[in-house]
Amino acid sequence: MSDPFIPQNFALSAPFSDGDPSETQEWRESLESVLLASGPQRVRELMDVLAAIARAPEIGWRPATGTPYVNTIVAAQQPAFPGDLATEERLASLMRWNALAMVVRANKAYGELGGHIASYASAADLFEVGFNHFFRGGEQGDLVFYQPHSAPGVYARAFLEGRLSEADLAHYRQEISARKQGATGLSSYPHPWLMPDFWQFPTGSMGIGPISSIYQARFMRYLQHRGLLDTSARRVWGVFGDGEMDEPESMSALTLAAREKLDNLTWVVNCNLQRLDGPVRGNGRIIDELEALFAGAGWRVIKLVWGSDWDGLFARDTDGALARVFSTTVDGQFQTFAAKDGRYNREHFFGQDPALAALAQGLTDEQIDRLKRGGHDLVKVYAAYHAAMQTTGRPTVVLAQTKKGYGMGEAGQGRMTTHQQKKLERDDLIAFRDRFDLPITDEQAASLAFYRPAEDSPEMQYLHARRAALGGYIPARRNEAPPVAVPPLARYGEFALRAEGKEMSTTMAFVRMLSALLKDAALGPRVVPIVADEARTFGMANLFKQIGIYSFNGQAYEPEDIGSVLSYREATDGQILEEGISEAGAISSWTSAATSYSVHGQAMLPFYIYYSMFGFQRVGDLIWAAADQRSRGFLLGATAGRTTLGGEGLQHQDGTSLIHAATVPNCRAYDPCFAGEFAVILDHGMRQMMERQEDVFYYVTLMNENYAQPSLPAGVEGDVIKGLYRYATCEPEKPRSNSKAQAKVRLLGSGTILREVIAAAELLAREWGVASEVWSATSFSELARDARESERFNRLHPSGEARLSHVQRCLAGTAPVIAATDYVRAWPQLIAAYIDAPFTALGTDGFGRSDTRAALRSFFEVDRHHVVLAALTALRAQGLVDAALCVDAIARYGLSVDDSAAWLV
Ligand SMILES: Cc1ncc(C[n+]2csc(CCOP(=O)(O)OP(=O)(O)O)c2C)c(N)n1
Repeated sequence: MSDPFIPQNFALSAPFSDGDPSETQEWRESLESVLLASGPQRVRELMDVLAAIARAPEIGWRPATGTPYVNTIVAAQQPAFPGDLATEERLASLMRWNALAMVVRANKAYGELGGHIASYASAADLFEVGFNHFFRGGEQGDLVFYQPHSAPGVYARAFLEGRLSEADLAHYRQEISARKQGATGLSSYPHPWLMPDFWQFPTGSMGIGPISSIYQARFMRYLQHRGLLDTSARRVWGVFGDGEMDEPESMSALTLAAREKLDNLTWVVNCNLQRLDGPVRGNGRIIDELEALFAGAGWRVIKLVWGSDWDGLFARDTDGALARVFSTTVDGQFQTFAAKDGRYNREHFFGQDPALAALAQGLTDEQIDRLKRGGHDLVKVYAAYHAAMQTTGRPTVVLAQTKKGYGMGEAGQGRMTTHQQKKLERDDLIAFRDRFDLPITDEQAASLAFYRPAEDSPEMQYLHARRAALGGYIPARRNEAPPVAVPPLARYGEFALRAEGKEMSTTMAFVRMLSALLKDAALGPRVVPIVADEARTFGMANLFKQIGIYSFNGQAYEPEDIGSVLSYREATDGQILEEGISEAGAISSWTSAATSYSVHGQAMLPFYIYYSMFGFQRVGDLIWAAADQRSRGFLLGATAGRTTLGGEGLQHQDGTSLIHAATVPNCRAYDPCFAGEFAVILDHGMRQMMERQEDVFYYVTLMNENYAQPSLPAGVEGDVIKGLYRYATCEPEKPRSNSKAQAKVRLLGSGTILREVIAAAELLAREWGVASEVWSATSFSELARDARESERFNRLHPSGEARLSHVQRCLAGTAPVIAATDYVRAWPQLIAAYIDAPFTALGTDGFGRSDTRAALRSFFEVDRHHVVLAALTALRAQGLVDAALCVDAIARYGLSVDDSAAWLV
């Protein structure tokens, strides 16, 4: 193959079996002659025909999933680099320096602060090409998901851009002390909660950035197709590590991105071949593995493996020696080559093959040392991104090979330990200065002085001009969108407020309210109902036809149930996001909608309804990220409660989600029993988020148990929101002889267990002569939040009038308090410390199991009989009833006194 038109990839790099080499040679020559005579398109056509024949089951041929270890965009196809290369290289060097100086400085001052140098060092060029040529700014600019531990580089750029000051940089990872100095503390990773004007997307927990970016790109299409917002010019970029691709979340939505043809999405995977502990695939090649994965999922894969200085080597490599050696070199070895100098590489890389050694003959050791991998070559990076931008009909991934700790020399490049390197000695700093030709003195280097060129320098002018051309500086986050009016509660919730004993479950009540809200002219279009293949479970099938299921390409089939009023209807402008069995996907969609006010300046109101067990427990970290991102919307934990779900058993019955929810600072969690309570919570939440634009979100449990719904007592709305209101009082006709007249308890219940509590109050009055108050505890976590705040205020204001929390006001006095819920005891115990009276919590600790609701409630000791016994026991401790009453109650209700350890689980 001597003709230069034959691509170097043509060399056979893998050892193929060959039963008849001379016949093979004839075929090869035929193909080469077609290529020379008619060009690549004709070769592709012929190959398609041959492949179709060879794939017949009788032959069983399968194409290899990989391509040779070379760049996808060959030199001849590269576009001209449109920038000023020398200036961009100088700027990249400055970013590298300031990022490094920031991390090393912080750790010199306080060794515990941590931070990373090596990741950004390897990713700097990938970022810089994006910032100088592709990442568009402005209100409808691109959405960039930044690799979290490359944040120092993003700060370094904002410093040069004049958006962060030297004092800010000096407070990297010191948000608290920065405030006292009037500086902006720079958060460790992208955290919108901590830097609300800067970061848009939290990516600090590996895997969350990748999946979120896919659903964000998809949500932009949803907004577009529903005619709500023109997002066609926006792109989503994600810059991630090759190690991060190991996370299940990173991989789980690849096929969705391809299926929905998300050509508004580009990922750049920085393949520095290392993760934290060592090589990502020491004995294999991560680029090959990812190529097969992404291509198999339907993405366009652009491999960016080698820099421009390899082009000449490839051109001279007429017998494919490079491809041959690459095909047998594993990543662990490539890492060693990265860590070693030019001489070592001459001997051990080029020395593997006489043809390769000959190739390297014209190069000095220094030149071999500086041979760039693709991700460090601005021209090649530009070519890859440019090709990604041209791609239509599918998402693109750029697999960019780099060196971890690039330029850190002996101190870090390619070292096993480089990920956590955060201290550098004087000599290393000066060597880094020399390596990148930085205009600073030895002393400035040693003292880690930040460097910003003069505003009128060519570099700074170039930097600003590039951003101006691209629409402004990024990252930048906005905090507000025009408010959306919420209809009056009576319009959609009257049936629940005045239920007058009608039977329904709170899930049914929710669906009815949702249906009505969807019809509201202002709010309706902003509602985003989300399900993960459970709409029928929650009685939402009627919405399929009413508002349609979003499908980017409509409905290409006649649904089986076409004649039915509940027919399954997919439509391009469908409103429901039906995410299939992917809670991670559904919550990512929810977050996209819940942050639309900020990301798109268009507030949306997502309602994601799911089996409550598969929320916080299953995708809690994604919810934590949504909280960081200041999401606004409703999460509805349906089929909630460990005993309410009856037959579903251990993995379905949720007794803990409210505890998880209580730990999320901006989550407002409620466990209402009655539809009227739910209506009030819904109304309050919508106003808080859509009208007042507060950065909170709601988690509300919904039950599938049908029961008579009372009308909401007048005037309790405020207390429903605070978490506790008095539902009823229950007086005995006459006290029993062995209970004192003043025997009185306060009974608290939440969710469906409130109904057991109400029944217990009646039993106490009728059968035991005990008076009670029944309180509906809609939220123990809201009560605790308020009580904590009062407690703190009183501690810090010892001389003023003490503040009373809502729970203290409601439950003053010494009458025992019994709280029973369908959740673990820790849920009601959130308020225990704030109550002076004796407090007993009944709950469903342990594993769930299958049985009837009644059997389960008895087993977990949260039914009416156990509430009665708990009340009598508390009164006995106060000397207000005799012990004999408790003995009687156990006998009368047939309560099990089995105290074996097995009971606990
Ligand atoms: C869920 C999660 N697990 C672990 C970590 C800790 N962690 C941070 S960076 C990192 C290695 C990342 O390697 P890679 O993605 O290859 O990026 P590189 O730094 O090599 O560019 C790990 C394990 C994390 N941030 N999130």
